[in-house]
Amino acid sequence: MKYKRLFVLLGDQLSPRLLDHADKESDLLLMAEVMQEASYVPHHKKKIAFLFSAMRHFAEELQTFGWHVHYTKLDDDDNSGSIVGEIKRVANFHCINTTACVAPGEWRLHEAYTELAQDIDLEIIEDPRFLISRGDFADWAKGRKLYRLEDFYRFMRQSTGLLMDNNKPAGGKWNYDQDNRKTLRRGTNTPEPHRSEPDSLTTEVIELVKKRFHNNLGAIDNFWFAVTRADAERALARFIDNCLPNFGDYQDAMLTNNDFVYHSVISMYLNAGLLDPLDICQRAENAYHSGHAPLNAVEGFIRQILGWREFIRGIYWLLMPEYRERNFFDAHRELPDFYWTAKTDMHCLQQAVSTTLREAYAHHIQRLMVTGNFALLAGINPNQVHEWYLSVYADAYEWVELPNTIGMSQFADGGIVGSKPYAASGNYINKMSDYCKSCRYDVKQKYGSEACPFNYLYWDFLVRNRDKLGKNNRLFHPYRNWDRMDRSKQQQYLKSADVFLQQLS
Ligand code: FAD
Ligand code: DLZ
Ligand code: SF4
Repeated sequence: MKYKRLFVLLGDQLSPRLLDHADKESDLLLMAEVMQEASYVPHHKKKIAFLFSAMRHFAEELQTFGWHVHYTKLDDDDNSGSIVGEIKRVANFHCINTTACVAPGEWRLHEAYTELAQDIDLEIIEDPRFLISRGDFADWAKGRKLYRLEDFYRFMRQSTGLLMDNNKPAGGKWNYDQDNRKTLRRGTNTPEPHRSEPDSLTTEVIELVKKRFHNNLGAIDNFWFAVTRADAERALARFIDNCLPNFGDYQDAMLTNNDFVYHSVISMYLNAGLLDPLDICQRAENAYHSGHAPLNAVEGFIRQILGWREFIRGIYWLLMPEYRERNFFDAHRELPDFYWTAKTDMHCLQQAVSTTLREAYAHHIQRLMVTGNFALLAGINPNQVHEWYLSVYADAYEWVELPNTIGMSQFADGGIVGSKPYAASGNYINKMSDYCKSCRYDVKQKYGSEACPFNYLYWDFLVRNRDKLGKNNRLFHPYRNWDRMDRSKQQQYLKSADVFLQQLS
């Protein structure tokens, strides 16, 4: 068969709507498992298994619907090892002169495609799966001194009409975050996310991952992610039925041996294209209108997808590639080994990292206020922190991971994504979790060998970076408290931090 065009779909482009401009009769779709994508960071085993299995299921689905698909498996003898290599090889084999690709989610591939377009006839189509295009985000950003989520979010609520009553926000307020800070009692049972049984395709992929990626981090046993659109829909429905009503209240809560609390656990499906952001938001909105879920929960949930997710992507494409190199605090400490092993006496970190290793998942507050907060306070090199987050989570692609890490979590962008660093002492973790009850360290002690390290690291961080943060209005109170502190107490804080950080190195 003579094809007119090669149409490339990447591993996170598993959405039929991307084929709206493709031709079933004359296009050959290309999907390829390639080593370069599977190893540009040491991905978690479950992340690779999820994507390969979802890719294989999607390819089968497309073939069932009559599409012509060339699917390269990782172990195919003639696999060239890279996306660009596969485009050239397959186009050459089928004598195809024209190629189309959907714009990739990472700068790395954006550059590779741009370079390839010098050699071959390559059309790069905008990815339609976002609620604002890159160009419209750039227009929104134009002329603004500060890019603030709240402004962007209101703009998005207005432009999509989500949770709007006659041009006014539903319930009269844009944001119900103040209501979303409840804590959970120890041992509270929360609903489990939907778990899928691996079928033969998934089992085959798990064996491949065990064989080819045995040195990568993370567990592969007990693989339960959805790998098809239908199953991802089930996961979403289960979240809306069982968890959404409590999502708002307990959005910031953490509990020992509770990996998911009331979170949706859908980010990997959404980012790979198995779910659609507008559809998710509309279904959450319906749950509010039908009385199934309260406004603080639905608004909080929609804000994450309509607000944060789109904002983060906009920032990525607006500021790359220089954004990746940002290191506002000039932080250079090595990432501690326990990020890869979970072997640490700090119970909060042990919990967040062990969930990560087991599930290729951790919820937002674990990422932000435990692993992220520690790296920030300890002055870890933001690039190493970025590589870690990009490797370990099943939902991680640079467009979404990088601004969350460099910007929101490490404040390495100097205040583009957030107005102040998410730095907190043990007190915050103690308030929002039950972790401290089972910790070898004492959260009530401020310094010394028994004290919670977050307590003295917090002050050490503020003092160390005073030249950069001292004028930040939002940090006025902490700096004033420090200045009012007894000098000997100040010395104790700094000394404890020094001893701890030396051991860490
Ligand atoms: P829920 O808490 O149920 O939230 C619902 C959805 O909102 C998520 O599925 C996600 O699509 C979206 N969302 C929520 N917060 C954010 C956010 N800050 N940015 C973008 N989308 C958001 N999210 C990723 O999808 N990929 C990443 O690689 C990633 N890296 C992160 C790194 C750091 C340091 C931090 C602090 C956050 C990161 N996040 C990332 C955002 C957030 O932590 C995850 O989206 C969320 O934990 C996924 O779990 P969930 O599906 O249960 O989310
Ligand atoms: C993450 C990933 C992995 C592990 N493997 C592949 C692959 O073999 N083939 C592929 O097309 N995509 C893969 N991906 C997803 C890509 O890395 C992702 O599409 C880019 O990073 C752009 O977001
Ligand atoms: Fe974490 Fe400190 Fe609490 Fe231990 S005491 S769990 S280190 S916050």
